[in-house]
Amino acid sequence: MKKNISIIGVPMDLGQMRRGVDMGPSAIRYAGVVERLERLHYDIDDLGDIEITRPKRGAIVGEENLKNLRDVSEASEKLAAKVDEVIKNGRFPLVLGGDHSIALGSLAGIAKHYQNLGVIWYDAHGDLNTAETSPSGNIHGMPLAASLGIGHKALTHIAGYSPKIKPENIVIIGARALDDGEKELIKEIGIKVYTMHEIDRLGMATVMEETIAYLKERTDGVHLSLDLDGLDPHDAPGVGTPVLGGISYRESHLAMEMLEEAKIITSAEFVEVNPILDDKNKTASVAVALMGSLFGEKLL
Ligand code: 6HN
Ligand code: MN
Ligand code: MN
Ligand code: MN
Repeated sequence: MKKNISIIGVPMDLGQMRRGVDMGPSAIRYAGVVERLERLHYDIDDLGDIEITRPKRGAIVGEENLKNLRDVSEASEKLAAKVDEVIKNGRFPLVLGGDHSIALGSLAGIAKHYQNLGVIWYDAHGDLNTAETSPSGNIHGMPLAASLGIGHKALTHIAGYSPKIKPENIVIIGARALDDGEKELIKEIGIKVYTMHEIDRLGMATVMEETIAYLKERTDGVHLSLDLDGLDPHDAPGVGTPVLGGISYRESHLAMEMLEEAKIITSAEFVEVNPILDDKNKTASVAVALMGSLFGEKLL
């Protein structure tokens, strides 16, 4: 029996400064996520969207270099509670963003159910900043650090505990825009990273074989956090922080297909889809197509 999936939308755009990513969940639904997964014989329960408290125009309530801290933190608490409930009900949480700050809530709700949660961070960025290292003050550049227990307490202690994950249980795939502080942190605490350099040299098949073997050996569940900007902007133009030279559409399908074959993924989120910046909902459609492969769609 296939596992049932609960979809949670998170219309969050406060983790960065470009409006529109709050419409990501709608765009992904419009691109047919429910129908696509139902065709694969899952029982799909779309739980709708988490309510995001939107500050009054101009009223940014943050702290030094932590924009919208209070609102991001509150939304994360709500998401964590919802994800926790989905897992308690024995269902697979599929979270639709929203900017990448939502990973704070996803991981807070998921990690308490595992001794050694693994994380695949599929992204052009490391999202390993803190207020001290961030060039922007945007919290969507910080969720991986915060989930490791590094950063402001309002981000590290979502759901009342910290850390959520261990550095040796993380694999970053697709990195090509790491800030200096992030590079230092990666070396200091030892996170496994496949930058575009390794993807070019080894090929995606080897990268995924190694990733799967590495995580299988040490984790009891794996969360896939897929930032659409991990893909090349030609394939996924509707993102707020595009970086040239990314992972191709086909390589991404291969990655999802290999994860499906390995049966290691226990929760997933697809983030940073911004329909305002998109080309006729292409990026949301790419997200849905990748979910198809992740959940077992076959070409033949
Ligand atoms: N994302 N490293 C940059 C920053 O502002 O911290 C970009 C972060 C992008 C975050 O794409 O999820
Ligand atoms: Mn908005
Ligand atoms: Mn990201
Ligand atoms: Mn990114």
